[in-house]
Amino acid sequence: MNIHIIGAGSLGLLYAGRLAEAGARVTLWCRGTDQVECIRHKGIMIYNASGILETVIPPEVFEVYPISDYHDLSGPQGSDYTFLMVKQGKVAEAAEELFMPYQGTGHRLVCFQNGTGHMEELQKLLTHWHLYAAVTTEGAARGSYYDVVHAGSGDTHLGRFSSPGISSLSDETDQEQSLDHDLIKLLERAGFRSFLSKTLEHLIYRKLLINAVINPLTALWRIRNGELLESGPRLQLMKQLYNEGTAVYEACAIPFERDLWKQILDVCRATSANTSSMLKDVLNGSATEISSINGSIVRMGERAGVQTPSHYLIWKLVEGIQH
Ligand code: KPL
Repeated sequence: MNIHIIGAGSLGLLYAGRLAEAGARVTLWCRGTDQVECIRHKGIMIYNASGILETVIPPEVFEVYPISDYHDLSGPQGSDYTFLMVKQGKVAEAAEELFMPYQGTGHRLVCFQNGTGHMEELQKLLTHWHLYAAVTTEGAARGSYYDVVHAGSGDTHLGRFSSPGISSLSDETDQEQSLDHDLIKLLERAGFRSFLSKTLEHLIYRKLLINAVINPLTALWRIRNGELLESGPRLQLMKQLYNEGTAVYEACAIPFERDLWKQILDVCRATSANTSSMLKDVLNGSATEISSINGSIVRMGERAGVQTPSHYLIWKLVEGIQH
């Protein structure tokens, strides 16, 4: 199976390395030529959570190019699936610059972003692409251009996106469905617990609230996920964000599991040594996803007439520290 991966951040490197190791034909597209040169020279190195080098994927077993050379996907090197592994804020740019010239051939794009709103935006731009949303809790942290720590194993759920609902596999042909099943088998062989899902809406909003409670607080206090559990005042603020979020979900008729609060604490425990993606962005001086996470909850609240003062404050506080 041919997999193209756009973005060589932590998840991009991890998936490229593991999928190439599992026998897929992987093409990795990186933003900078420096990174391309480094990866062509060194391959991809994957470390485990204890910092031990687990595997080196030699550069001979996959392709790597700068994104500026991105080309038509329909040749023999074409992709069965393209994984979009850039930040939410870069999704529209990627769609306009990379994918819009290749409308009409039924390419499959799997989008791994946090937050909400980007799938609808993509659907407007890429009218002839098959869009998939992916929700993953794999934990990864990039070291240099070519090494990545697989900090924690998670679950990856993916499914076809077709608004006004979120996903529906029912309108797919048998052939498409069987290709989707092959993708899941490939991901499993690569070591990622993966599922085809028809209830992605539920998973997207579950992840949204998990990220809205954990990410901004770790970014503001510059602490690891597990440290959130170490003090009463931290837990109190988390709970406040959680309560405002669930009030919005109730008002918008978004289903959520009644033990979601416990699940959030479990995520903090399971990823206790991890630096959240938002803290990483703040430390790297990159733009964060705060507007599409807490901002998204505020906007939903406004539409439903539910006040979300804590999410608003946190959103603006994070905006104030990002570059
Ligand atoms: O998804 C995450 C993120 O950092 O974006 C969590 C689940 C909080 C793990 O760090």
